[in-house]
Amino acid sequence: MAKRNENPSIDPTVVEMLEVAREKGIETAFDRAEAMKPCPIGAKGACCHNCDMGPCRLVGKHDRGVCGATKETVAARNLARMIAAGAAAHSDHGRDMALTLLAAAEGEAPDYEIRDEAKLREVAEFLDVPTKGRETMDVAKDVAEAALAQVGNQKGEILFLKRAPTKRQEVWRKAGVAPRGIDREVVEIMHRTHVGNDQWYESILMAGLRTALSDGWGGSMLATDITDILFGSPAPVRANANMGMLSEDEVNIVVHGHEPVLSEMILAAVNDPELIEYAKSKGAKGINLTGICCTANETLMRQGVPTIGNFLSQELAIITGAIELMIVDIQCIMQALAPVADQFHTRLITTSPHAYIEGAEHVDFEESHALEIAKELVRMGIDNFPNRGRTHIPKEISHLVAGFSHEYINYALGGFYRGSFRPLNDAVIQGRLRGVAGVVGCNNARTRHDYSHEYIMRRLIENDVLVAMTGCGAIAAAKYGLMSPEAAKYAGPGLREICETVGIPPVLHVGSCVDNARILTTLSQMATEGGLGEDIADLPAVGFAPEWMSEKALSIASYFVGSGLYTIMGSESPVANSPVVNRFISEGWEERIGGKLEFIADPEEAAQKALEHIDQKRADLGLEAYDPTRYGQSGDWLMQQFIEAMEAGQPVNLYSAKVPRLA
Ligand code: BF8
Repeated sequence: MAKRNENPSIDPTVVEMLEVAREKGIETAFDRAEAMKPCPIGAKGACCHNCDMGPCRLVGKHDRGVCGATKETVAARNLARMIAAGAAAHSDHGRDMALTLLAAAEGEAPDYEIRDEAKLREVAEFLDVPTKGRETMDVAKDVAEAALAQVGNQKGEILFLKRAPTKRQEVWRKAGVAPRGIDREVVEIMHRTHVGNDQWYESILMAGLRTALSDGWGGSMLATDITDILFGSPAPVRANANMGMLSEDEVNIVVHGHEPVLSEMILAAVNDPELIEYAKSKGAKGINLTGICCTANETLMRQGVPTIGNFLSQELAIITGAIELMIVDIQCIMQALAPVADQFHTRLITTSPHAYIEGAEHVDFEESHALEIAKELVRMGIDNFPNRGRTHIPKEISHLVAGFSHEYINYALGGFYRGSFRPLNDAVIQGRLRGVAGVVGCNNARTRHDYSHEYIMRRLIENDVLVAMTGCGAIAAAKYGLMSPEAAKYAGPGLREICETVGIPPVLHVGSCVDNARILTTLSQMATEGGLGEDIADLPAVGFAPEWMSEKALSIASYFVGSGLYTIMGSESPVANSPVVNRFISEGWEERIGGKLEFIADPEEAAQKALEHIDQKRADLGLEAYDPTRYGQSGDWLMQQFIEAMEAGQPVNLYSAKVPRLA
């Protein structure tokens, strides 16, 4: 087995479980990443394998493929295809959610209901579905059909574009990147990048942006909206995170993947008194449901189901020996789970027709009798409990508050009576907040697990930047305590005051990866609220994907850019083989669309560039320069200094404490 990286993770449970894996001789993604370096040709976008005359390696003296394709064309094609794959994944998820809503509305999925009728009616308006005087299920049926029509729309523009600020819509139309339909854009990228087709890197990359926008303002936004309609729009909920949430004496069932359609039913099933009794009859104290990756985020932010980890924790969770059943649906499920599960009593169950794993058991999930299937799965887990051998469950647990939908942010800042983004905008205008950031994306076994996420989050909040997080980054924030209101103590003075006043953490959990659409909605509302320009591109805001690895993350980053954001991804550039393309996705995109994409592996450099960008946007808006000593005199700031000094064992003199502006 390969030498284990000495610094694989900042998560002590991951380090602990890697040690257990080493003792047991079990290989994990950490080992494979160590043993197999990434292909240096593919890593920088220098390999073209779009036809059988290749693969062509455009390195060294070879600056053209057999067909004559240049480094620029090859790098642009590769990037566009990755964006299209990511957009396809999110958008197929959105389509599935629409099909579930349709089945529920037509009475073919009786276990599902409409939990957020207000949201249904709001979404109906955006989709031009009449609501007045109509029955809920009639509206739901039309909304589902309108959503499906958006996925397959052929001409014109997708309807959700009108949720963006008017100025942004104009930018899109002028640049020719207003997406027509989601399937159409993805298919067109595959066509455009076929051998002998589009050969100009600029047009390929602009089409890539349009495809990404069809994800952000289309597929992902539909997925988020319909999930809220079916399962409720999130509102703050207390929850716990990390591997310590596995139970020593209960049946452990883990849901993993992305779609909440099955996991919501599993949640209902584990609370069934009959099944709880059944678990007890097998010697367990009860049933413990937890999650991994974005299925976890979905159930965490709505019902407070604990998350036991993010992408790189999935194999390690099984190695605890404590999991009776791991139920997976779609996306980000490692093939390595099957051979790892084989070495324990864990039953690995695939459930989606889109995602089978050789060596796993497959149970077809059918919405028509969803709860019945969910109960059957839970029973399988319970039946497996007596087969459990020795376990090794790490102790770490952290606490968080999740569930910050854009609707809730609106309410939290203004209240039901005057819910609005005005207080948030005012805080930015006054400089109490320096700016806002969306930090998203995966773990990557090529980098130290969670390190860049945590580093960038801390640098941002200590500089008074309010952070919204999704995906595996959000799970990282939860594990390191940055999503609890108590984390306000790590924030700069202005952000800290806001957190204390409103009772929110400085890092907000806004959901799963499709929920990055919530970040787009929030930024749109800030841009239209007034005082911060007229467009998302005017805002002192940045996007990050510090540890990205999936093609979905590239689609997200590109639609952030397409929406006007400076977005930084934490790796070497996948188009580095063409400095021209590398420059185009930064300067070229910025000139045409107002946002830019850069790849910066060093988190400190990334944080610095983000802060510089935020300050520049503040200056462009004519706002006062950010001054960290201006706020922070309210509340218990003085007492906090006192307590921190005491805790650090420093001599305490309350009267000589440095108090900005009071000193
Ligand atoms: O969709 S952050 S590793 S789990 S791709 Fe996957 Fe990346 Fe995690 Fe969620 Ni998003």
